Amino acid sequence: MNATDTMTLRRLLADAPKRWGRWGADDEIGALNYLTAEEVKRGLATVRQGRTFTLGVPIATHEGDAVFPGRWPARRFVVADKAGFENGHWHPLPGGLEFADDYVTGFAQAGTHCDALGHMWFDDTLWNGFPASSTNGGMTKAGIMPIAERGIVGCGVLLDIARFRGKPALGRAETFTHHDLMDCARAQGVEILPRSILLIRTGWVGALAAGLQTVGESYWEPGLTFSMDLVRWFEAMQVPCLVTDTLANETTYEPETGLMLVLHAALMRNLGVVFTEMAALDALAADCAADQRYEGFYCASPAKVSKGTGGSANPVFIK
Ligand code: UVW
Repeated sequence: MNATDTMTLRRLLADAPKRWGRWGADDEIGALNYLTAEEVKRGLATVRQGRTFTLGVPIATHEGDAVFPGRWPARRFVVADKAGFENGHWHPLPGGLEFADDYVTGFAQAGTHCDALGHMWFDDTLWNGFPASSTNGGMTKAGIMPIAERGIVGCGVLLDIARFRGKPALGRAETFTHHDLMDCARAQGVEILPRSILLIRTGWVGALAAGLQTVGESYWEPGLTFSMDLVRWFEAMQVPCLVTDTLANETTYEPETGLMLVLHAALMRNLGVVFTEMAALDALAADCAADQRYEGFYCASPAKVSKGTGGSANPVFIK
């Protein structure tokens, strides 16, 4: 292959759909516009027993959290604790109240988090046509704040691809498509309706936590893989938000071209689909398998990080 044959996102996605301008030139929440009051009520109507599941993974763990290569785990530093009062570093407040304080630091894209729509781009252009220069010194366009202000609330559908394939977790670089999602839904007896928030379980986050998989040099996680058909399906289904239990919501490299994180470009940048990554879905999946109900009320919001590229979240799913 010579230089002129080199595949790029520009070439691969030349004919791919875009929603830029659909909700106005200033829009920064993209497909979350599909989560209307009707969708919130549709989500609420799925609630039967009131069982709740929190989908955030622990952060700042002693072992060190799994993070995408190039990032490092969140850290928690103890600022004040009882020992500090005992050794005289801290003094009780007037009245006698003492306290414990932490300082927590980490990547916006570590732990369970939502990505800002402008978090990744190519051709110097972000979601909705905003210039890439708007990321300089902090995101002034398509940052996480508008998503955090809106919230992500609607009807969630869990698609347990790992269980569907009869394994505890998908393997390294194992892929699946929208056809697999539809087959999985059929096997689960649930319908994927337009505007549903898709929660896709691969078992990967659980495998990382158990030490069965590791993040290293040649990291390649399982996940959805690009095709133009898949992109058009996401467009037609008006998927507002994609939630998975992997670090980046898609297989790391598109197997045919070797391009990296193609769905970040095709779904997030072009269609405005909000990505929520590293969700803990194992407990929810076990419950869904037990009662054969895979729908519920999904409610999440990232932290309101000023000009942030993303924000950590602890989504709640109610059945
Ligand atoms: C990766 O970790 C690459 O995904 P994101 O930056 O979208 O969180």
